[in-house]
Amino acid sequence: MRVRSAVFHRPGDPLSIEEIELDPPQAGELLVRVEAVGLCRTDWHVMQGERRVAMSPMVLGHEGAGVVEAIGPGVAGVAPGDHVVLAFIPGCGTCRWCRAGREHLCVLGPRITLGPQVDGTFRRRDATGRDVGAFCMIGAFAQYTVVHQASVVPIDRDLPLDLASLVACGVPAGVGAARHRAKVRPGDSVLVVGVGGDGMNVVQGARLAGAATIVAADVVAHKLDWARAFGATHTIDAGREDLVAAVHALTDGVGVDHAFVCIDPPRTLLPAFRATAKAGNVVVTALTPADELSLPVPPLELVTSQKAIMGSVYGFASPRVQIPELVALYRQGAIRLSELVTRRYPLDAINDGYADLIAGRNLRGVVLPFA
Ligand code: CXF
Ligand code: ZN
Repeated sequence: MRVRSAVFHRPGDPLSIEEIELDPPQAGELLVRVEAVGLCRTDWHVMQGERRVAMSPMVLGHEGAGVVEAIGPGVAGVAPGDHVVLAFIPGCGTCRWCRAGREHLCVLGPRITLGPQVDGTFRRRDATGRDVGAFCMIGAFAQYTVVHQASVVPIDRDLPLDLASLVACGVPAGVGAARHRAKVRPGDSVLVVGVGGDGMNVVQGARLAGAATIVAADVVAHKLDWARAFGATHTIDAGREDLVAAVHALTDGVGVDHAFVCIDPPRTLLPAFRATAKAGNVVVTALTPADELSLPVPPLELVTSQKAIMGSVYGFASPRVQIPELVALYRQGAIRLSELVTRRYPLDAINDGYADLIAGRNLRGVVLPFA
């Protein structure tokens, strides 16, 4: 079938809206009608050439939710009509990580930037017959996608799919970083540097975990207002104030128990590290260009302060476990989803959506491919 898709060709170019030929689902695969897909900064990094992918053209988009239209042979546990969230790291189910319930570490993870499907072949072609890749084995910036069953997580049918798309990436990444990576405990103090799609969800994850002090730092003033609505107890305008001094002033000179680096680690890691209490955690969720080889960490301070610096992807928990849990938490009123969506766009306006993200106008833009 011919499918309207937003295609990446070369770094620096906007996404190109094209009709792409999509083959039917093969063994273990499903055809999904994409109802909503979030505009995450990771796709922007790819568009800028900061996060390299192995081929082009490639359909980007990895924060998607939709409805199963058809299934290929050998698909179990999901049927046409089911609502699904697309997981940007597939869970093969058989590697040592998946067997331990740690699907965010699945052996297939390093393959998500390559382009082909899980089985190594392609389902998409352009008008000249060239293979077209799918970012994260998902390629959700399109009206339809064909994905492996390892990439889908079924959810309840009554959750609006624009909200469901958010639990595909930003919400688990942020909420999980607080709950599962740093293991924030009741009464703890937390600093979040960069309160965008990930950081705002760290704020609500920290609140959910019972943190007493949640300090949000950003250079965009209205994001600090949004952060207060999501549970921040204090805010720092990082463009005007000295982050380290401001955090020490709020914590009796001690620093926070957990700092989260959710934007530009080469620039923000050192102040976040210094704003962290002795023996505290510094969690990095933001991506850095692959050719960047170092972070500014003073080795002597690292040892003597006995702090831990750790990376976190997908909230350091299996999407298969976390996504249904987050849907349940939303239903209980324990986390916010609709307030994360700033604007909605038709597929044709996807580049406007990215312009809004980069200009700081959006917390999350969501593309509705059938709008
Ligand atoms: C990213 C996380 C790190 C690997 C590539 C995909 N995910 C989402 O934004
Ligand atoms: Zn993402």
